[in-house]
Amino acid sequence: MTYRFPDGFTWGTATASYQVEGAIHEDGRTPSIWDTFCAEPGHVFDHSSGEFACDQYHRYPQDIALMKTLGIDAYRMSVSWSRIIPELGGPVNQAGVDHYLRVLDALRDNGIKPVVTLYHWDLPQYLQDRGGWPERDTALRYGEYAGVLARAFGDRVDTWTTLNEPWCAAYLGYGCGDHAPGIKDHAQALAAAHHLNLAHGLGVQAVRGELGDAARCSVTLNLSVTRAASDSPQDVAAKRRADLLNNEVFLGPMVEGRYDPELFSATEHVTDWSFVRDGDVETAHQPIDVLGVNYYSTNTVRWRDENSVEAVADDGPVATSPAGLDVHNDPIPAQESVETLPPTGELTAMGWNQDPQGLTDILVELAQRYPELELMVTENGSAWEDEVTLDPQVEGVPAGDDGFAVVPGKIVHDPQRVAYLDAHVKALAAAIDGGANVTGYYAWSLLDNFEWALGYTKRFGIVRVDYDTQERIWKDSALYYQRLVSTNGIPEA
Ligand code: GBH
Repeated sequence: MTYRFPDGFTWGTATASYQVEGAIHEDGRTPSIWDTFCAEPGHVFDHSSGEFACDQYHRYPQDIALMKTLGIDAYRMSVSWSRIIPELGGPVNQAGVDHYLRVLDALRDNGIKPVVTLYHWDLPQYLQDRGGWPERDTALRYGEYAGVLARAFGDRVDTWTTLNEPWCAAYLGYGCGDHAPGIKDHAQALAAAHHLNLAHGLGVQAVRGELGDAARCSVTLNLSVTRAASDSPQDVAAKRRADLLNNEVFLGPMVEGRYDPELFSATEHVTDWSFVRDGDVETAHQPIDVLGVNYYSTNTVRWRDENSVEAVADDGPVATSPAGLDVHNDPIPAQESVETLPPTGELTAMGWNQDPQGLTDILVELAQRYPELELMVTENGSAWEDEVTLDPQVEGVPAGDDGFAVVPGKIVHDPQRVAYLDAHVKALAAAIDGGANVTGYYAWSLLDNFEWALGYTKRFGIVRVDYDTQERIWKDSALYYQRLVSTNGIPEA
């Protein structure tokens, strides 16, 4: 017998503004930190940017036709802040608002629920020019922006998601500098994390202030699933430290209204937490209707061997690295003691491991910690080296006057992505059977898109994008997903 998901379970796909929209100069949009970061040499692997991306800014009608053919219930998308408020303290840009109103209306007309992320990493450059997320003012500006969107979009939005993965925004953006704005400073990274927590709370307050308590609010976290290399006290301590810095730093304020006191002593290098002001954690701690979890892979950690790192005793917990280890390139500010082991098994094109059990584990753990909290998997997926196969049998998806949403005659056979998807959907089912109240799942991603510092070299889509022609091409994983969605159950092999 095939597994059936609960009635009303929401199946969706996810994308983000900078990764799919393109049209970066249109309708009054001003640069975000990602435009700036991509323009500076050495940041993006293939020297690309989101300038054109998937051109979804213009092609959303076709992409929505494609979603309809897939049969999905919901589309998780994000809004470009600098399209909405192009200048510091400036007026709302109606042309930017109108674009999203058209998209939201088209989704509604096709029976697809919009799940809207207010911030998926594309901070207006004018705010970074004033310091960005390490500055408290950015959180206050975010609160104003959230109010603007709530007023403009109103009940067109099914679920409001304040932030996508503040972990990445803070640690990759300000800690290791792999992401925009490319700053390598653990103190700034922690301040950014705190101000993202604050922004989340201000965002929920602003949305509910405009739309009332019935507005469905959420946040999406990439909670790390970290395993200890052994049950030795040191390795268990390494896992604990990673959990504090990766997960508790966000879950604490947002879901529990506190910072775990252990956190303040877990950070190496950074001892000044004076950016945390009275009342901040209370502000961050707003009731949410659903918590979004993004899940890709797991990590195994151990306590770093003392011989490999020399602690400098003089002034505090500063450490030097042995040859070949760039301590400054570690995203989280506790890595001198916490060593991540190389991943094992068949790795995806990102070099990440595949560990579906980790998805079950994190969902069940959250359900045990927060029995009342509704959960959704807001991203899950994998990148592989795809190739296009010509096959005249493959049918396209007509999109009215706009030609084809998916071109006929071409397909990508992606057995590894199908296997990853299948294994993770089964892991999701196991979590639900294990008591987790998970109400939705969003495949990352609808389309191949701009994969941040890796540019267009990594493909996560269940539908392929030909970046020369902007054609959308079926992958087997999309056809698998279509069967999954139409039956609300796991397809037979
Ligand atoms: C998400 O982030 C983003 O929300 C999305 O925009 C992006 O395109 C997508 O994933 C794919 O990358 O280095 O082996 O320890 C992903 C967040 C955080 C997932 C770090 C992998 C570490 C893997 N990532 N994590 S490893």
